[in-house]
Formats: sequence, structure tokens, C-alpha cells
Amino acid sequence: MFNLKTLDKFKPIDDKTYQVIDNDGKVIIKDWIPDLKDEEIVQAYKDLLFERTADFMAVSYQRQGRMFTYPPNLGQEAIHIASGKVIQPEDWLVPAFRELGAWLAKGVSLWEIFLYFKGHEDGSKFLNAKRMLPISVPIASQLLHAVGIGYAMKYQGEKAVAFAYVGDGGTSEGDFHEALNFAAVWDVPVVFVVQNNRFAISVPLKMQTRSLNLAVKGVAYDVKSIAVDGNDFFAMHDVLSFAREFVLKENKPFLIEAKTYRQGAHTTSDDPTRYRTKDEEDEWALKDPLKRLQSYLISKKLWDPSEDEKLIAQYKKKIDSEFEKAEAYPEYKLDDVFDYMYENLPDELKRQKNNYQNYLNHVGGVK
Ligand SMILES: Cc1ncc(C[n+]2csc(CCOP(=O)(O)OP(=O)(O)O)c2C)c(N)n1
Ligand SMILES: [Mg+2]
Repeated sequence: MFNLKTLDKFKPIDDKTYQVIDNDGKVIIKDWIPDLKDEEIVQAYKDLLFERTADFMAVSYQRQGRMFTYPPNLGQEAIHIASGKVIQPEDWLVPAFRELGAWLAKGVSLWEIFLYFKGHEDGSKFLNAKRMLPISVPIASQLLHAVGIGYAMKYQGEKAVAFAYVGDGGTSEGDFHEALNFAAVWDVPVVFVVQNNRFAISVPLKMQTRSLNLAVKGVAYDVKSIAVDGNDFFAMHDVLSFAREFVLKENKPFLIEAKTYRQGAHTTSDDPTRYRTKDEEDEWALKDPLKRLQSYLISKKLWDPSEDEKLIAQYKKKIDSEFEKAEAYPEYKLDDVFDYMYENLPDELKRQKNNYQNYLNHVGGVK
């Protein structure tokens, strides 16, 4: 069981990383037992497979010209599924833009995500997800919102936690440092999850920072911090659960550096072959989170891999119907783009609106 003593053994300043299973799904910690029931672990595997399938499908819809852009989650799913298991209904989820499985666990519908990436703002409404902010593309800005939410919960005497996500590149933003500083100074209940996927678009980690690792950045602000193997579902689940309890008990923030790798492109507009090697990709493919969890389940006789294909076929049908729902959603009205800023639209905006309306009339778009 992960406790304060374990935390003490993985000091960021010693550059240690908490890991439970190896690349073959074998438990490497003596006497470790999961704090989840067998059926919960099997369900986590299914959720991971669902996220991966939805992610592949999303890329394919974009390639068919049916969606504008999409940031793939491939390789980072263990972080998301473990988060989904730990985050409670009373907790807040403050997303960046690459945590699909965690959003779904919070109650977001897949069709809303597709709608969002089709460029429709109603996709941000998250009708069935309570206590979740919209996707945040301005890097790291969401962390300050998370600290504000955490402070408000503390002020109101709520016993809940805000989980906030950011990437490795985000840790170079001023907002990251301001958020950590305020969270520490005000003793705010926030768990910061840094998804270190080793790239900020084409910028590799070694060009991003001279810090020993990213967890050590939390130490500078007196935020309890730890680096975790982000491709290891059990390691992530142990630490996220511990972090939630710690934050509630101590009323202090916590930072997790989840070490992972973006196996796909940054977004569908990116070509990673221009800035990284096949050798590196092959090396990380061996650490794939889905394969590792699957190997663990097979070794415990909890999973028959021939089930995968059937499940994927079933998932694809469901995902297609979610996408069709997004496609059937009414288009936004042109007025909505212009109407809410000024009482009387300035001439320049009137001109733009007019031009765009003429364009739409010409191409046969929305009237
Ligand atoms: C404030 C800000 N600056 C620049 C960008 C353009 N941008 C979009 S994603 C990205 C890289 C983010 O890298 P990281 O934080 O590691 O997250 P990842 O994409 O790897 O998940 C950048 C620079 C932005 N969206 N917001
Ligand atoms: Mg990154």
C-alpha cells in the first residue's frame, strides 16, 4: 500500500520514479497487492481499450475531413483511466486537452467531444459532467483556475479536491509557477497532474528545461511531489489515490509528474517523423500502457486477449453512433459569432459578417 513512507522513498531530488509493473506486466514491488478488485482492474482495461479505440476513430474522422483537428491520446491512457477511477463526483476536473479517458469517466459524452473538435462551442457544455471545466487550449492557464476552485472549496468548507492537468511544456509557463506558489501558500486542495509526454509539439524535454525532472519543480514551492511511471496503470492509481487522501487530510496541494510518451502526433496537423526517431518510438512502444495492463491480466488469468477484437467491434459501433450524433447537431448561427460583444455592431464587424454571409450563401453553408 502506498503511504507516506513510500512517498519518502521517491524524492524528486533523487530523481526516482514510482513503478509497480514492468514492461511485461510483472509486479516489481515485493508484497505489493492492488487496492482494486479483480473486476475493477478488468473494467479499467476495458476503459483503456475504449479510450484507445475512440482516439483512433477520432483521428480517422479528422482524416475523412469530418472534424477540424484532434490531439491524440495514444500512449497516455493509463494516466486518464487511473484518474477516472480516483476522481469522485464531488471533485473538480480541470482539463488541459489530452485526457480523454478521464473526461469520459467524469460523465462527458463522446459526441460532445466530437462536437467540440468539429469547432462547435456547445461541445463544451458537458451536460452530464458535474464539476468539470471546459477544455483549455491556452497552455497552463487552467492551473490558476484550479487553484481558485480549490480555494473556494476550502473557503466553503467542502471536502473535495480539484484535479488539474498540464503537459511538460506547460511547466515552463508562468501560470504553472504562479499556480503552484499560490496553492502552497494558501494550502489549497489541488492535485496537479503533469503529463510529461516528453514533447511540447516538436520541442523535446531536454530543450524545455534544465530541471532534473518536473516533479522537482513542485519541491521548490513546498508542494509534495513525486514522479510516477505514467504508463503503469497501477502506479498511477496508487499515487492518485494517495494524493487525494493526502490533500483532503493535510489540506495541502500535491504534484504528480506522470512520465509517459505521446505515441501519436501532437495533433492531426503535426508530423512527428520530422523531429523524432523511429528507434525512440520503438523503445516507448515496449512500455505501452495497454499492453502492460493486458500482460498483467493474462498472467493472473483474468483476461483472454481474443476478447479484444469483439470488444473493439462493439466499441466502434457505439463510437460511430456518437459521431453521427455530433454530425446531426444543428450548426451554429452566424449571428452567434457576432452578437454578444457589442450592443451596436461596429462597421468593420458588420462588413466581416456581411462578407462571411455572402461566402456561406455562395458555398451553400448555414443561412
Ligand atoms: C499560451 C499558449 N502558448 C502556445 C500555445 C500553442 N501550443 C499548443 S499545444 C503546445 C505545446 C504543449 O505542450 P505540453 O504542455 O507538453 O502538452 P502536450 O501537447 O504535449 O500534451 C503549444 C506550445 C498555446 N496553445 N497556448
Ligand atoms: Mg508534452
